[in-house]
Amino acid sequence: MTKKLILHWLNYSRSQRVVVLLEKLKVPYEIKVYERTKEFRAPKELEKIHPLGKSPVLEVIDESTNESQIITETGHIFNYLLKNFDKDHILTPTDAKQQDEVDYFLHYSEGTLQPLLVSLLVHGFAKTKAPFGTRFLMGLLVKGIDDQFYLPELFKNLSYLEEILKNQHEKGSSYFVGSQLTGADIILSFPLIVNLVENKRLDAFGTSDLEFAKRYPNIKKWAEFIVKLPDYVKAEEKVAKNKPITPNI
Ligand SMILES: N[C@@H](CCC(=O)N[C@@H](CS)C(=O)NCC(=O)O)C(=O)O
Repeated sequence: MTKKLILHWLNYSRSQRVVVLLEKLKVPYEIKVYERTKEFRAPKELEKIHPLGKSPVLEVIDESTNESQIITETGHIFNYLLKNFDKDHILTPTDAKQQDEVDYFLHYSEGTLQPLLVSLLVHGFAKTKAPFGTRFLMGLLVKGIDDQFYLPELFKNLSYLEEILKNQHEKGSSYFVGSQLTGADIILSFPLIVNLVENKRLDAFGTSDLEFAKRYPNIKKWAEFIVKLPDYVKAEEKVAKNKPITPNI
């Protein structure tokens, strides 16, 4: 049974991780590009693929019957691709305990870490997009919430990840799990690398470039290593023409 894969990809989004995964697994796929609106939202067109209108969406077409399966949620997409296309353990550890650890990170990334970052990002929007005359008040309000909840939670998570990577680096591994690149590194690349390490406006996340590097040197070292991996670079090149400008968010 031959399957055709179509990745519904939104620019400047977490869907880029699926490109990295597909490149690494050397699975043939097509990319269908969606451009963000000027409000930085997904275009309505994505709702025709899945009612929630989010990206990534992986469409799997069975070429013998033309039936199509729609797979959403990055962690679920990763599990599907790893289960079906990684028989040679390119990204999947052979050790069962390490496989569980990878699975944990596939849930953790979207279930715990990303919601903190999205909340802080949306609060950043709230401060700048509030109706004129209310911005100062809005700023105070969201700062109160962020200081009390989201920032301490984010810092707690970053310290947790920093400690894991410190131990891994001490053992001579450059990766989150075991001694090879896994889905864990790829899924964490969006929150840790795109949202944090490469972010020019880190103040939205309660820190600065310098402070981040000082507090989380092992995350920084891991990020510098991951972005140089040939398949990470190839995945970036593949979509470069669809990311012509850095969004002002
Ligand atoms: N938990 C979902 C989140 C999907 C999601 O929120 N995607 C964002 C891209 S970063 C999106 O489509 N945003 C556009 C919008 O909400 O308008 C996943 O892991 O795939």
